[in-house]
Amino acid sequence: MAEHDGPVSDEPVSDEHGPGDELFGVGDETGLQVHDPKSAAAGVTGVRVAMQRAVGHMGAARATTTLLKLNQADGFDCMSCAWPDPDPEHRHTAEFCENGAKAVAEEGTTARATPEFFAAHSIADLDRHDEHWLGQAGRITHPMVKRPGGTHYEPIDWDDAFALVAQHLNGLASPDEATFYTSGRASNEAAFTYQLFVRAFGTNNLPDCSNMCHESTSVALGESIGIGKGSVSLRDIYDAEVIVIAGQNPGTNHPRMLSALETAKRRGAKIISINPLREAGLVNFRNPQKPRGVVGRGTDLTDLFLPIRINGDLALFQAIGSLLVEWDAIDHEFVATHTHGYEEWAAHVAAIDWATVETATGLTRAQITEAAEMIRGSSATIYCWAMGLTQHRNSVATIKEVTNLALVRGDIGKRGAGVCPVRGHSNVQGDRTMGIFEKPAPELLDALEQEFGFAPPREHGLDVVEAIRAMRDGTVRVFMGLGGNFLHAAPDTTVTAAALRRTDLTVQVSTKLNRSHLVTGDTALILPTLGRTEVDERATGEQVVTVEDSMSAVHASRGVNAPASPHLRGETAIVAGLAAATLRAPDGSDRHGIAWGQMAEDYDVVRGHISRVIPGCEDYSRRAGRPGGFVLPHPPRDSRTFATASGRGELAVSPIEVLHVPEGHLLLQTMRSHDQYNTTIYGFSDRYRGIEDGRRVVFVHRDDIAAFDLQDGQVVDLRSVWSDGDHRVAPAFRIVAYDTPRGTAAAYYPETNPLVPLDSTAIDSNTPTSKSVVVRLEPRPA
Ligand SMILES: Nc1nc2c(c(=O)[nH]1)N[C@H]1C(S)=C(S)[C@@H](COP(=O)(O)OP(=O)(O)OC[C@H]3O[C@@H](n4cnc5c(=O)[nH]c(N)nc54)[C@H](O)[C@@H]3O)O[C@H]1N2
Ligand SMILES: Nc1nc2c(c(=O)[nH]1)N[C@H]1C(S)=C(S)[C@@H](COP(=O)(O)OP(=O)(O)OC[C@H]3O[C@@H](n4cnc5c(=O)[nH]c(N)nc54)[C@H](O)[C@@H]3O)O[C@H]1N2
Ligand SMILES: [Mo]
Repeated sequence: MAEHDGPVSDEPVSDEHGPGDELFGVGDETGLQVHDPKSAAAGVTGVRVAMQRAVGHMGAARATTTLLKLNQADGFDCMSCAWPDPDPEHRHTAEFCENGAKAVAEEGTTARATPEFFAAHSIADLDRHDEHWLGQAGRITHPMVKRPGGTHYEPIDWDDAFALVAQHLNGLASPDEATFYTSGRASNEAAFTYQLFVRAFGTNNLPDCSNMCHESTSVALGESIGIGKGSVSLRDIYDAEVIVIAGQNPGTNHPRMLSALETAKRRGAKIISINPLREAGLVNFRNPQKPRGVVGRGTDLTDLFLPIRINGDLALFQAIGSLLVEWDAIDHEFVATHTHGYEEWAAHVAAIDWATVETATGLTRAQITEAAEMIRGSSATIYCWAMGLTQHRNSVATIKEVTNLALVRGDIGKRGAGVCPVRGHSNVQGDRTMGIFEKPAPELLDALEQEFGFAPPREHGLDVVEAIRAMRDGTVRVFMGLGGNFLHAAPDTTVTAAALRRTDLTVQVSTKLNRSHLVTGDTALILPTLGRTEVDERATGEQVVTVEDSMSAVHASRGVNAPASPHLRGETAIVAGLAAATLRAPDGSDRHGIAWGQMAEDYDVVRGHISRVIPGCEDYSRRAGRPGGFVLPHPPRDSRTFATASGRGELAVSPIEVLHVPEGHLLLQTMRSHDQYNTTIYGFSDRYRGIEDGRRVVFVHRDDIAAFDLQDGQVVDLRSVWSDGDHRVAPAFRIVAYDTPRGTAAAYYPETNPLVPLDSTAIDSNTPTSKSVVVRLEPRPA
């Protein structure tokens, strides 16, 4: 891949179109409206939209009973984001946000995609519709199969479906010819059972959504502080003096974080927001739970806004470090006792070139100095970040630089301070804790061997990008997805589609229809699952599952609604069923003597295994089951101990390389609207950014529009350029003049995923660079 790894070149490239000008459900957007962006988030509009969506999908009675159990100690965990819940005694009666309510409505909908629906719509017909339409078809009610050469999905029963998967898997030349993806909604019980199945089958091919999400965080924190997780609790947020929020849009993606920020502000905290866009949720929050949020003017959140150029964060954090060194605003005692590499780091940042910093960040030295002064004046700083930092070529270095600041200020393992990566999917962190990882630690494999008596494979498996390459190249023949929408979440949509189509079998465990059911292997299965809102009844009674939030707190989740269809099964039971069918020896016993049947009927059996295999999970059932659950150990947070090479916090030295964007091009970030959950499109209202009734928009600075001789409102194609050419196109985006730094642009994911080159990934984490895509805007014939 070496020839594809370089930056883009200035050389003219052919204007040949690439393989397949497929559209992947490009809808017809005639009604698009553009308004001025908002400068405050939530308020009563948020409540109104939440209730309208919930009632619209579920009806008034079901909407009310369901929402009142959301995030309650005796209810279910919100499947929207991974932001933690307050202590049980501090929760509101309605402990949820607008987008949480939309997520619940989407799952709790009364619409159904039945066998009759699939009989009426061929796969080709379904593929003509966009993701929103597919989602509105409702919950999938039966296991469905597409046979080789088939044009439609048809029903299949569970045992036949399991047998079909088993037959394919056992027919492979090697277990490494199959790959097993996980999205981040699976419960800890499902995730543990899944990784056990995959390793008992014989491979570590366990790519997951983290590979495209916070992998850069996990790698950077793992190397810097010895654990790939954040070091703060909700309590710390309330106690912080300064909170830095970089590359995150909490008003849309973690709305309950705004309540925590409001509390922090009212206790005197200052907030620094670092974002190319002035996101409404970072400016002002109208808390619908408080009178001042409903009738007052809300709470101003951001004290200092740094409108950074895309991908300028490494330079910014290094420049702040340079000033702290210059001012000797360093916690020398912490540095001496708990860190390694200070002299090298201090010498490196002291020599920083301010002209380079200003080019990379688009900020002035005065703006950066103001931020550094706020950090110098704070004895407890928290650094929060999300996809704006993780999805770039230099993301791992950037996150290490953030961590450097926390280390030299002694802000790790201190009340009100720490590093706070804000995770995406509600249980993505738990899935990793349970062993969903293509590069498992040897200790995990040893523990599995000890508990189950088989020898797990030791070679590392494939991550998302490697799995796509392997399917493309024909070396992986079976794809399975435990949730998610691999086709539309992954980069380079055309390449990923061809890769999936080359396989013999694709298996999707899903709640609702999405593009990944339409771009398949020769044989395709949809295994419909219960969602988190639903009661999961097994032979031993109603089952409970457990999840872990972004701050390492583990707790139980109990479904409350009747299943969307009597044919659905919980994910743990589905995985255990697949495992039993696949690993059955000729005499009917399990190949390794694992009691899959017991695990499927009683999730407590799974929790028993978890307590013996996963560190920190001793006595798991009891501790996770009590109200509020328990918090997993985190050595830097708990005792300032660091499981790194040196046994101390590592200060990393990273050179700054300014991303080169050729003349006439822009650096595009691909992001979420306020009305979607990743590839699930709830609706077409990106209210805070002023976009209604459409999604095919590209936000560009007014002066860049003029410089390119284009017009606000004009429709253009987006063409990305990479060292292998400029054949990647996403057609028909309307230009919207917007306050984003010169030279940058923004548009929504997943419509823009065809533009992200498969080989353009972050150094060390291999995460697709979804936030730095070099594009040009090409006028279309009117
Ligand atoms: N309602 C809802 N909630 C969600 C999701 C959803 O789709 N909908 N998705 C979930 C998931 S899986 C995740 S990972 C999270 C995602 O949560 P976010 O990371 O907030 O999601 P994005 O929309 O990708 O937003 C990235 C933010 O980073 C900014 N940004 C882009 N490039 C840069 C940069 O170079 N530097 C800086 N400093 N900022 C930059 C963008 O302007 C934007 O504000 O949300 C989770 N929660
Ligand atoms: N260009 C670009 N690409 C990106 C990103 C970006 O910012 N820009 N973000 C990346 C990130 S951060 C992430 S996390 C990935 C997301 O990637 P994924 O996690 O693969 O995608 P989702 O859209 O969250 O998956 C939605 C599907 O999950 C299924 N589902 C919903 N609930 C359940 C459930 O309870 N159980 C099961 N089994 N299935 C369920 C439904 O069928 C639904 O259609 O996308 C990545 N891709
Ligand atoms: Mo994510």
